[in-house]
Order: sequence, then structure tokens, then C-alpha cells
Amino acid sequence: MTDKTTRGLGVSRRDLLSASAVGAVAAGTGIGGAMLAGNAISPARAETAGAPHLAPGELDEYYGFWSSGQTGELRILGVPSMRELMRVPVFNRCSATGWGQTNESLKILTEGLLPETKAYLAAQGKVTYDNGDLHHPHMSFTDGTYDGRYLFMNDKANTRVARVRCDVMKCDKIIEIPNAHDIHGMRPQKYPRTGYIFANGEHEAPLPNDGRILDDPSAYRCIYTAIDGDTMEVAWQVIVDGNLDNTDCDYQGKYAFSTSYNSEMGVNLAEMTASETDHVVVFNIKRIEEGVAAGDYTEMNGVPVLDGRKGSKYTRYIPIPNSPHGINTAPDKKHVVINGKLSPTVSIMDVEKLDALFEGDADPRSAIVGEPELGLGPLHTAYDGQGNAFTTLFLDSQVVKWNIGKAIRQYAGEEVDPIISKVDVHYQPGHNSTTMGETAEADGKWLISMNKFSKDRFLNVGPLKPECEQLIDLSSDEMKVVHDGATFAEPHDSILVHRSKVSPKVVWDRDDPMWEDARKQAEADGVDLEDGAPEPIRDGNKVRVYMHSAAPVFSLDKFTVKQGDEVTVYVTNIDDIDDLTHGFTLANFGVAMEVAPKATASVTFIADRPGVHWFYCQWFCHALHMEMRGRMFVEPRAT
Ligand code: K7E
Ligand code: CUA
Repeated sequence: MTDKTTRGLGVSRRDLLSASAVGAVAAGTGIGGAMLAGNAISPARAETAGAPHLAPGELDEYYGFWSSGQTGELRILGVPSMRELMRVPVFNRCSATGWGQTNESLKILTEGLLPETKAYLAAQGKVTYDNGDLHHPHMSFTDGTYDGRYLFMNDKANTRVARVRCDVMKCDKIIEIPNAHDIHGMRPQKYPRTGYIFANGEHEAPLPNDGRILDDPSAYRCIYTAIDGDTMEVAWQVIVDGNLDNTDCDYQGKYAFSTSYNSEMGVNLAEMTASETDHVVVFNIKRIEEGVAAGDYTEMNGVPVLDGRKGSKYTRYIPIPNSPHGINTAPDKKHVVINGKLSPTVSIMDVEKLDALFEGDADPRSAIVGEPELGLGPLHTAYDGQGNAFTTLFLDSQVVKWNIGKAIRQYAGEEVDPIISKVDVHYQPGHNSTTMGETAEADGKWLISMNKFSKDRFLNVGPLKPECEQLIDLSSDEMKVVHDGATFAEPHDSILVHRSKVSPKVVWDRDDPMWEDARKQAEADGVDLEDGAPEPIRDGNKVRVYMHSAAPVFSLDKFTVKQGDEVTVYVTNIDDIDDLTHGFTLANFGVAMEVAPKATASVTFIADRPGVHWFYCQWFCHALHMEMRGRMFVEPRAT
């Protein structure tokens, strides 16, 4: 049967494929034939039957914090509705909010860059990077659960770690990590609090990478970094053997651990996958802190760098089959699942067995207490807080639910099958996440499967397809896909946070540190930001324009500058009403920024176009929003 024929019958090839796949699972799990038949005839109806419908005006129970991969932003979704609630620009540029253009955002985007990066960018005529690759958003912890203070996230593309303030949902810090290359895995310390942000430099490179060593991989190194989450400064780094992929830590505050898919330190595919086992590196936090205090390190770019290669007292290496990827600590505070990727297994590590690795001479593999075979391409694991785990199977396009305790008993020799059920997802899942699943308060209500391919799940939008994120109902052992969501390139990871953990402000506090520089400058100019100034303040060819916005007017309807002036416009939104955001767009100058209620924002540009130029509010704020505009006069340069 051709595709065309099947489409004509209202049955796509996918329906047939998914029907047979469901059949295979049904046979293995005892799911009845009625459901199978329903699926074959009308998958859409079957899958939306239990969809978590929120009526208009109803609020979600969970915040979903989503990465966006190469888009470089953080996204906030509501779960279970899967509605996208907000985008928070971080490593990207944002046309709507002016992120990457306002002075406030440029400060955050530039102040944490290394000197050599600033020099490189200056040579390109830039002050910061334009792109980022944001994989892993995680919230700060206190005592093993989310505390609603911050979100932290990595940039694989340009070796950075950023922080978003949960009180206003804006990025307030971005730092570039020295010595390491291309930060991939990243997790906050769970106990006693965050504390450290652990970050993996994924790619190997010479140390220092100054051009003296090029094609000599034996001299390449990978670097593990601990960042102080309060100050956003690097606390210490550790050189490891092999590369570093994903990372997590325990609930005791003693150990952190990272997977390595390239223990071979190969530089091409054949070399990287040559060995049947790679490893997990275990970092002994207390010993590392003692090593730093005792001066047992080399200082590189202002950071203490310890040697944690094999044989070091700071680390242990546990062999794991094969090119492991995700590593996830269970809410039981005891077990850690390491996902085998090229091996159909996951390895269960018992954190209570790690002391013996460091204090005695225990075989590193003695910390592994289970290694169930789950299916093809296990990448990441999430938890329900009832002793069960959910692992994505990239190659099988499935999520498998299995029991940790049974897997451990099976490893010990008992005849028991840890697998509870499997569900088809569409298609090729990477991360998955459960409600509160990476905390001690995992509640096992919902699971998100973040699938890399959407293929035929949505209307065709051309050769570039969205990803497909599916919401899975965990209320029974038979996991039910209840919603498909399309998202743009390329969310890797998400966390699902109960809404009781987060309470953002409705309007900004006027003394917020975000516009500290504007506050100081206004003070020096004798201007009250909320009032604005009647005339531009001139300082050589630097001109400062202060105005406020109050729907539907700016406090200035015109101001005059000279061609060639460096103009800074400060806008303070004095409307303190929920949701009354204004904007400032200066037409034909490429200038636009958001000014949320009670915020101040500023932007600097060279007034190099003589004439009359309109500025306007671009956030629809009032019935007279169109009228919320004014003129900038630029007097031509005397010739
Ligand atoms: Cu598996 Cu970058 Cu978290 Cu992607 S990583 S899937
Ligand atoms: Cu203010 Cu539109």
C-alpha cells in the first residue's frame, strides 16, 4: 500500500506503525485488545480521551521550566496544560524585550566573559556572543528540594553558565567558565543547599589552549567545575580522565558524579566508541575542598585546578557500559541511575557504597547494585517517588517504567522482572522529566517525554520540523500519552516544579539591582527616574534622556539631540498595575526594549540619522496605545 492510498483511506502509515507497536507492547503488558483497536482506528481520539483539559482561566498545577537548546532561551510552560507561558531570553537576542540591546542586559551578557573572549569578540565588532545552546535548566535546592530562588542553566556552545532570578524570571548573571570547554551537563547541589553548581566541560582540549599543542590528543584534558551559586564565581575545578557528559549529585552533600562517553579520549567516532565500557567519575566534595584549602592545586585563570585523574584521592572511576549519557539521582536519596546509551542497560549506583571506594580499596564496581536491561538507547531517567523509574529509550522510541528495588533483586540473582510497562512516544526521546522528580518530593503525577523527532505528528511546516513533547499521565501503570506539544529547536531538558515553590513578583520593586547603573547615573544627574527630566542632559557628545511612561503617554513627547551624539534613553514605567508593560521602540534605529511595570530600562545608540524620528510604545497598553509616541529631532551635523 502506498502512502497516498493509506492517506486516502484516512489511515496514515504512522497509524499502522503505531498500531503494530502498541500491539507488541500490549502483548507484553496485558493491555487489552479494545484499547488497541481504538488506537488503530483513531489514535487521536484515543490519545486525547484522558487529556488534562484546563478550562479558560484555570491555572496549571506545575511550572515547567524548559530549555531551548540552540535557541538559547529559557521557556516557562504550564503543566499539565502544556501552554507556553513565557520565554526568558538568556544566551540569545530577543527582539521583543531588547535582551542583548538594553544596557541592563548587555552588562549581564558581557561582565562575566573572559578577557580573551572580549578581545576575540571586539575583533569581530561585537561585545558578546549572539548564540547559545541551553540544555539543562535546574532550580536551586534547599535540603533536597526546590527553594524557588534561582534557575541555573548551561551554554554548551560558548562555555557559559547563567542564572535566572525566580522572583522576576529574568537572567541576572552569566559567567564564562575558564579552562573548560563547552559546558554540557550541569546540576545544582541538593544538600544542604545550592551551594555549588556542578558543570561539565564536555569537549577535550589542551590546557592551556594557547595554540602550542594542536593535534596531540594525549595532551587534551577535560575539566569539571564547581561554581558558587550565590556569587556566580568559579569555586574550583578538577582535571579528569576521559570526557564529561552529564552530571548529578547526592542528597547528602558528599559526592557529585559525571558520565563520560569518551573515556577513550578519541577524536573521531570510531575512537570514541572503541571501548565497551566507559565510566562515571565520582567527585569527593569534602576532599576537594580540603585540597583547595591545603593549596594542592595549580591556579589557572584565577581558579584553583586540582588533578583528579585516575589515582587521585579526589575522584574514583566506576566502569559503566557503554558510552553512558544521563545520570539521575533517585528521590530515595540512595540510588543513582546511569543510562547506558549504547548499552541496553542502565547501571544503578548506591551512594552509600561510595565511602568504601575512597576509604578502603573497594572495587569501584562494588558501588553498582543493579544493571537491568531495559531496551535500546537508554538516555535519561526520571522518578515517581514510589520506587519506580522512567527511562527514555531513544532507539526504541519508548519510555519504560521499571522498579528500582526489583532491578536490584534481579542483579542479586533473583528471578524477577523489573520492567512494569512501556509506552510508545513519537519519536526518539532524549530527556524526560516527572513532576518534582529530581527532588526528594517527587510526586509521580506527570511525565514529559522530550522527543527529538515529530515527523508526522503535526501539520507539515516544511523540511525543518518542530520537536514533539508529550505529556504522559502516570496515574496508572499503563502510562498514557495525553498530549502532543510542538516546540522549536531544541528543548533538551525540563523540570516540573509544583507551583507552591515559586512566587514571582507582579510588578518590579523600584530598588531592584537590575538597573543599578541607571539609578547611579540619574542620581549623578540630579534626576528622579520616576519623574524623568524635561530636557536631555548633555555631557560632551554623550546625551542622556530620562522619561517615564504612564499609559498612554511618555513624559516627553519630543527631545532634541545632535547628529553623532551618543544617546542613552532611560524609560521608567510608573504604572504599577498588574500586566501594564510598556515598550520603547525608536523607529529606524533598530532600538526596542520592554519596560515592565515599575521597571527602568535603558538603551544607548549613536544618533547618526538626522531628521525627525518617532519613538513609540510597542506593548499594547491602552485604548490610546497607538497615540503613545513622541519625536526625536536629530539636528544635522554642521557642514
Ligand atoms: Cu541528553 Cu544535552 Cu541533556 Cu540533550 S543532553 S537529550
Ligand atoms: Cu504603552 Cu503601548
